[in-house]
Amino acid sequence: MLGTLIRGVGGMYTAVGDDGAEYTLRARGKLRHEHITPMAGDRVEMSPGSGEQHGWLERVLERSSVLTRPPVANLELLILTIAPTPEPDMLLIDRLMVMARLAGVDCLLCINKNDIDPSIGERVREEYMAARVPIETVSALKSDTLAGLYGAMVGKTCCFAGQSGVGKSTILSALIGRRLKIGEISARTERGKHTTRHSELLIENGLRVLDTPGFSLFALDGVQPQSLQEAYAEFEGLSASCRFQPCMHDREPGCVVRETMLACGAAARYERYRELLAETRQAWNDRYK
Ligand SMILES: Nc1nc2c(ncn2[C@@H]2O[C@H](COP(=O)(O)OP(=O)(O)O)[C@@H](O)[C@H]2O)c(=O)[nH]1
Ligand SMILES: [Mg+2]
Ligand SMILES: [Zn+2]
Repeated sequence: MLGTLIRGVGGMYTAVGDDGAEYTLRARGKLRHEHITPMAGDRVEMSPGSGEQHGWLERVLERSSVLTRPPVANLELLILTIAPTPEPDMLLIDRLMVMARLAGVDCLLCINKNDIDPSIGERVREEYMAARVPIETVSALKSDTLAGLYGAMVGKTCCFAGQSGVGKSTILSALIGRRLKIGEISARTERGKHTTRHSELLIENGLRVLDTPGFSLFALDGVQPQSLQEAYAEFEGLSASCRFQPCMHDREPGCVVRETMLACGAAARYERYRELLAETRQAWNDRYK
């Protein structure tokens, strides 16, 4: 039977079979020998156990995407969430966007707490206009504002990411019509601190959402400096016009990417690109140290 892994803790996996039932599984030894670690979100082939006995996870099917910290498979849409409070950390958002796009995962920018201050939406819209990222403005406390977001999530395996306190758990609870442990998660930072909590795939109310402890800040380790620009959709039509080829869009004279970004209200996003570029260069140079 085929199924989807919803969680794995201490070598025991839980899968929802394509028959809709939940199964407890152990991984066959050959997976370990092949260095395959099953992850939440994985599509798997399994042999259900009978009665109280656990079944076997036989095989992990090919993944459409993999993120490693924390490990999640087949994510299709990363919902980058910001709010008027806490003050948006847009470098974190861009970092997560780069991580997602280089892994082949689409992004959506979700601006929450619209009931408090609707003005941040405008600034963000201008900055991300050419970045080809859909933007949804919502208030987790007003369910009628969530229809657009819900529509964007249906049929895709999604995950919320962003600073602690922006309302990820509250939105998710509102969307799936079940109260999640709000607060339990918000006490934690998104900074990859040690945590015992595991990722889990929630399949509810027509949605598939990966609930994770938050993605690590070191997500850009191993990104080649030249590859960073591939995560910026707005550079695509412009790079070919830069004076230098290839151009890193850093400080090169005649850089059309820089000129355009500065001219179209995206200067801050461009400066954050340069910050991430410096960071990937540093990490790349240090990679064998
Ligand atoms: N005013 C307002 N408060 C919200 C909204 N969404 C979440 N909150 C509050 O923000 C705080 C943090 O929410 P939580 O879901 O735990 O954030 P998380 O850390 O991103 O999961 C809680 O006190 C929520 O009640 C919203 O749309 N409007
Ligand atoms: Mg939370
Ligand atoms: Zn350039």
